[in-house]
Order: sequence, then structure tokens, then C-alpha cells
Amino acid sequence: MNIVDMNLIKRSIYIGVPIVMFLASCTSKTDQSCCTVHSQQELSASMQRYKTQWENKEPRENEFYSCFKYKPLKGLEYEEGISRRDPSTVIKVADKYYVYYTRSPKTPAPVGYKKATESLPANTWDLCDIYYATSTDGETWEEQGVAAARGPEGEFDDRSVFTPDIMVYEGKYYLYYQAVKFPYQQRTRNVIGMSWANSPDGPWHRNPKPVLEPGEPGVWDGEVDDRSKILKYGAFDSHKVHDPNLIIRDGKIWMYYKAHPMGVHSKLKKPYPDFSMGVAISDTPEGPFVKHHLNPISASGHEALVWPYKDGVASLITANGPEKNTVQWAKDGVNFEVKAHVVLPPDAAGLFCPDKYDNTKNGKGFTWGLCHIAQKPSKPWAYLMAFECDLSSVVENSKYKKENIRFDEYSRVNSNRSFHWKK
Ligand code: AAL
Repeated sequence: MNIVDMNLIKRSIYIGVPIVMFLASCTSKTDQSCCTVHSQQELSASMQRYKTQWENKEPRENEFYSCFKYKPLKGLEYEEGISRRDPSTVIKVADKYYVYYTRSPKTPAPVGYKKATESLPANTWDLCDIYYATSTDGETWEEQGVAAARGPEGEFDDRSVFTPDIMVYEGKYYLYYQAVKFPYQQRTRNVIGMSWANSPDGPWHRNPKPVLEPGEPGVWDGEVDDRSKILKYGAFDSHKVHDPNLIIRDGKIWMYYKAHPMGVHSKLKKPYPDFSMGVAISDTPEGPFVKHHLNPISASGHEALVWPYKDGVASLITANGPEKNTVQWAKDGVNFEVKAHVVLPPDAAGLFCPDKYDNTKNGKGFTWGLCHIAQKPSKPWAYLMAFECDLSSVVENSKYKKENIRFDEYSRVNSNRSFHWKK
């Protein structure tokens, strides 16, 4: 081959290869008129989620989607000087509904941790006992008095007991609740205590020790009572275990709970969110409750709230974290996935969910419960109200499947605690 022939071959390789590659890339698209137009098989990220995560369904067809309707209660309305909050699961015994909740004595408005004294509350869940109320229709309630009281002086629960859940188990009634010891400051640990009774009306027997305590501690920085100042993180629940919420599953007692690490609002790099959710499992109501090795099992949410749903566990994730305002579900009760986004879910809800303690693998969900309105400057004590929804697998109520929920200016201002315009 002479030199001219060699050059010709080289030139055709230089020109030919890119042309072949260009044509090949074009023919791999269905629209060959322009290579930047993608084929109909290729989908945007949102459309991929629409088809896989959302199964091509409108939210009204999604069993995990609901909107919420709120209504005031008779008998447990706002009351000057007395705080009622954090309602438990609502249970029905014979023809009566029972609810248990955090209730303060009559006090001046809460003054914050720094100014709190032996008789002045730091917040609306300080200096409280667990009270209960009954109703025959779920709307008109009668307060019956104390169920679980604070413990004797010097005990782990001598300052306040609050945020209860009620579990019905083998014919007995178990109240689980948060507890703190005097003095109640920012850095005070929160534990979970328990009292039991043979009847929903008591008398209640106080378990002498907490049933759940914070995990491996971190290291506080200095002596000043500031929960954000730490030298080192501990476990995700090193500071507080909150909001016990129970179900029976696989014959065991599953206690879900909200957790805070030592170092909430710390500037150190975070191994855990400030708000997360754990689960601890026990064979008996007194424990030991063994914390799951995958904890925290939710990196979002406030006030752990779960219910058995179909063969798994559903959860309403509210208020805090990147996945706030979602309904999630986990087939194994541990690995939760987002199933729906919701607007204005109830605060601190307690569900009327009759199969919560049935050890069911066909959980039916719920259509109503109680919740609370937290304190605000014009109403410094918390109070209870009711909500309705459709998170049930039995009922189909299109009223609660509406989207496009809007607020007028009054509800916008009042529904967002951090955006009050100051005059
Ligand atoms: C609530 C709950 C727990 C906290 C406090 C009272 O929203 O998370 O109950 O301790 O606030």
C-alpha cells in the first residue's frame, strides 16, 4: 500500500468513527429528528415516582391519604389556668369511651425552665398528672379525675407525669407516660413510667421503676443548663424518651417513642436528627423493653403515632424533620416508607383504633380521634379537641379524600406558631 492510500484510510477513520457514533446515539432514541428530545420510555424523576412510588394513583384513590376535619369537644374545652393535652389512644369499654391525658392543676401561665419553681410550671406539661375522661358519643366528655399520679418525693416521677398512652393487654389496662424528676430543667432526662389497673377506672398501681430510659449518654459542655451545649453526642435518645405509643404485634408489645439526643440545636455535626422515633419491644408490660438495633426507625416526626394497618404498621409523621406531614407504612413495623403527604394533621393525636392491641395482621385503621391545641400567647393553656379523617381500610369516605386545601388569612396566621406578626 502506498503513502497516499494510507492517508486516505486514516482520514476516513478520523471522520467515519465520530459519524457512526453520532448516528448510533441518534438511532437509540425513538425521535430521530433531534437527539435532545427523549423517548417516551424515558421519564423524569417525578414521573418515575408517579409510576412506582405512587402507583399511577390520584391521592383520592390512596388509602393512606386523608384530610382532617376538626371539631370542639364539650366538657374538655379551653379552661383558664388548667392545661389538658396529649390525649392517649381512645378505648371503648362496654358502652363508654375512655381517654387519658396530661392535666395540670390550676396554676399561673407557664414561665419557662429558668423561672420555674416548686409551684410555677415551666411549660404546659409540667407539674401534671394523668387524668381521664369518659364519653358515650366521643363528643361530650366528663372528666373523672386522676388516673396515674406523680410519684412520691425523691422518685423518678416526682415532678410531672405526662403524654400517656393506654394499652389493653390480657384483660388489664396499662398506662405508659413520660416522667420527670424535680428540678425540671432543660437538661433534665425524661423517662417512661407505667401504671396498671384491672379496670379502666383504676385503681392504678405505679410501677416503681421506669420501663424505658434514655440511651448511652453524650457529654454536656459546662454546667450552664443549656441542652444545645455538648462536647460529644451519645445515642439518638441520649437525653429524652417521649410519647410512648403502643401496639401488639407478633405477640409482643411494641413501644414506639419519640427521642431527643443530648445536643438538640447543637452546632456539632449531627449523627442523628434532633427529633426522631425509636421502637422498643417487650414480652411483658413491665419490660424489659429492648430497643431495636435499627433505631432510630424514623428520622422525622413529633409525638410517635402508630397503628396496625393491613399486615404492617402505619405511622403519622408530623411537625418535625424532612418527612413531616406524611403517612408512612412499614410491612415489618421498622422500615417505614412515605405513602402519602397530608396537610394540617392533628397535633399529639390519640386514635380510636379498636384493633390497636389485637395482635392483628389485618389492621383496619381509624376514622377519628382526639388531639390538642397547644398553648399560644392569647391562650396559654393547652386543650383537647376531636378530629375526623379516613385512614380506614373499611370505610370509604370521599369527604376526607379532598386535595387543594386552602386557608383564609385567620387560619393561616393561627395555624403557624412561628409566624405571628407582632403589632
Ligand atoms: C409534646 C410531646 C411530649 C413532650 C412535650 C410534652 O409535644 O412531644 O409531651 O415532652 O411536648
